[in-house]
Amino acid sequence: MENVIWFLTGNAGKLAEAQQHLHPMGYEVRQLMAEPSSVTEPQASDLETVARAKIEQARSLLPSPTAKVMVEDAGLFIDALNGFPGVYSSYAFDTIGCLGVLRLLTHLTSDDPVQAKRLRAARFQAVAGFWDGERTLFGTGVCPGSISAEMQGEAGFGFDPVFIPADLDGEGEPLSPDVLGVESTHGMTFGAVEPSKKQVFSHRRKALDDLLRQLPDLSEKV
Ligand code: ITT
Repeated sequence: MENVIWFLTGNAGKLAEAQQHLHPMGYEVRQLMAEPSSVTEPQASDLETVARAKIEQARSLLPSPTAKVMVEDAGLFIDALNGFPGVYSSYAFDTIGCLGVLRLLTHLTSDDPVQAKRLRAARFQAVAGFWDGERTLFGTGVCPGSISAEMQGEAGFGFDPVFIPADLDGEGEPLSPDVLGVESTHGMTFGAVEPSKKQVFSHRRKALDDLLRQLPDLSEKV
């Protein structure tokens, strides 16, 4: 396969999702591994700055000068916590984890499920960066939703067991919590649905599609 993309990531879940989405479009996504000590993530206030820094590091690790490389930076932004953990999601996951996030929100409950979703509103955001040999392109994706009351499911990775995506309409646009969408996990978290179902809502899938739309030879495939 000639369309090989090297993906600099140490996260097996992110790699698997990128492979699942891009393989049917004719791309082979290979993991580009680096010594953990050689990859540094700047403590920046936005995901694109982190993705840009990762791309610069990835370019220095490429197996050939013409190889194509991709990076991706994502985070969970919780409204009631003013966007925390956001760009610090990796650190938050390694330290307090899903249970810690649930504990931070224990005071935000309601017997009304719609109100509970409003109180516990959150979103995943992703920025994918791609070096095509000449320039760096960025794609972005957002997945709004809410934090569940308890951990649910063992699929996926990271904060998937506590994140319920918002329903989508027929155009794939997110809906408010009081409306049942054409696409819905019916209150289940990403951790409790099939990987193919997560892709329908996923911030990562959206960021990759946004990226692909900017590559002329692939735009008709998105
Ligand atoms: P890299 O090597 O690619 O940087 P990472 O695990 O450090 O992998 P990020 O900094 O992009 O990844 O992500 C920050 C954290 O956000 C990550 O550790 C996960 O816990 C969480 N996260 C990101 N995307 C997620 C998703 O789709 N589902 C659940 N959690 C996710």
